[in-house]
Amino acid sequence: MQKINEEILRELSSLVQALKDPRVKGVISLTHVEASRDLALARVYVSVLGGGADAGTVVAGLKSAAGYLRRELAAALSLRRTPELQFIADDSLARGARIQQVLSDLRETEPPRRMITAADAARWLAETDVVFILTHQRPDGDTLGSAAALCAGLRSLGKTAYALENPDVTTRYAPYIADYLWPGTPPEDAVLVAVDIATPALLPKIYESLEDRVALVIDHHETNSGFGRLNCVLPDRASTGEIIFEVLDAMGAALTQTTALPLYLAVATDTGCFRYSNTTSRTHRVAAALIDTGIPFAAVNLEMFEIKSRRRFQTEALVLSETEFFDEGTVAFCYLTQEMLAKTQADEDDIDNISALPRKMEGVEIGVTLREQGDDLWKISVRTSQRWEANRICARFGGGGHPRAGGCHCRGDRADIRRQMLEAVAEVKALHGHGRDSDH
Ligand SMILES: [Mn+2]
Repeated sequence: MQKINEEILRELSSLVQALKDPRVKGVISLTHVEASRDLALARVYVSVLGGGADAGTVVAGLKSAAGYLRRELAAALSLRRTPELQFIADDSLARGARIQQVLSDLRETEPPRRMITAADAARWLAETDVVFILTHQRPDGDTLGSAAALCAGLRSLGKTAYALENPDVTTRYAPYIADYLWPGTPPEDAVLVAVDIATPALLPKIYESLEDRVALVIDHHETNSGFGRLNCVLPDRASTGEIIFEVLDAMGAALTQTTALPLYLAVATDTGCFRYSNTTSRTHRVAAALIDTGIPFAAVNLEMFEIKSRRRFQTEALVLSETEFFDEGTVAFCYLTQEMLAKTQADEDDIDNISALPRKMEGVEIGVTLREQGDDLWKISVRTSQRWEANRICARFGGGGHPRAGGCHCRGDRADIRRQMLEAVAEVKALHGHGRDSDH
């Protein structure tokens, strides 16, 4: 409930600041929100700032805007229900000194969030001596390679740098990050940097409470929520590794095999070995610089893109046996069920990137992989050709991602999820096609 109250408070505060009503404008501060458990009603406590305005007038002004505020709130927050708003003058804050205290508390608890460039990030990191790095849940080559390279680069500049241990690291990636891991929670005063993490929801569960402490976000996801105090989010970069390369370069860190190898891992894995359409000439220039250090890039590619475990092949065989095709074979649904995984004993590493499977089949423009996670929860991955936007499909279920690759979670039984996804795909196909040829 506290989280919901805080969200409502944050959203309402900015909405109220934008109200044109002279009774309200610039003279109030919302101090706290108490929503009822069923979300039928939310009490919003209002403090009147300065000497001029009287509390009754302010509350009357807010009351007249309540309908509008509630509608805006409904649009901004995805609550199961948007409460009626009741505004109450907060008398406890009448004394000026107390108000000053609250204002300074507000400043402390909600520092401004800013978007910055790679050069800014480099300057900021240059001023910072101790850095702890966060990677995302179910970490991939980009988040781990970026963390390892940033650690290595910062250490080469005489700084203290660690990557916080991520419980989901698989054996395939473990060697790349092994030298940089910090076990357990970071020190109280540690400065936290998140790499390749699009939203705080993707932080490993054990680090959930660190969300508000993230000082710098470095990421390339278009959907990044900007949850850091500083946010270096560059969606035109194919991988976060590309941004780390720029940041370290701007800091004057020497490019050695120690930084180049994890960066190559990041850059190669996020582009499917330079085959996905996110790959740019800059990606190739970065890769060229990395290769020039003499790293064994062919071995990385062999290990990441060619060699698959037998359990992987057995799982693919089961998935393919139940694959469904729709719309003249342009849409494919693959199911990865708990039963299949129990049968093949495949672990996360074995099924890494299995959501790429449906799009590998000729004619498939929208490939949907529905993975059963237990308790009727399904993780859906969508991959699309140039004509369709995967993140648009996933956004219907509260998910996101990139135009070519998106994801979301859904709850229901298999038949239910199948129907919902088919509807979403059909709607997006009807409304948002780009009419370009498939990039197959
Ligand atoms: Mn990435």
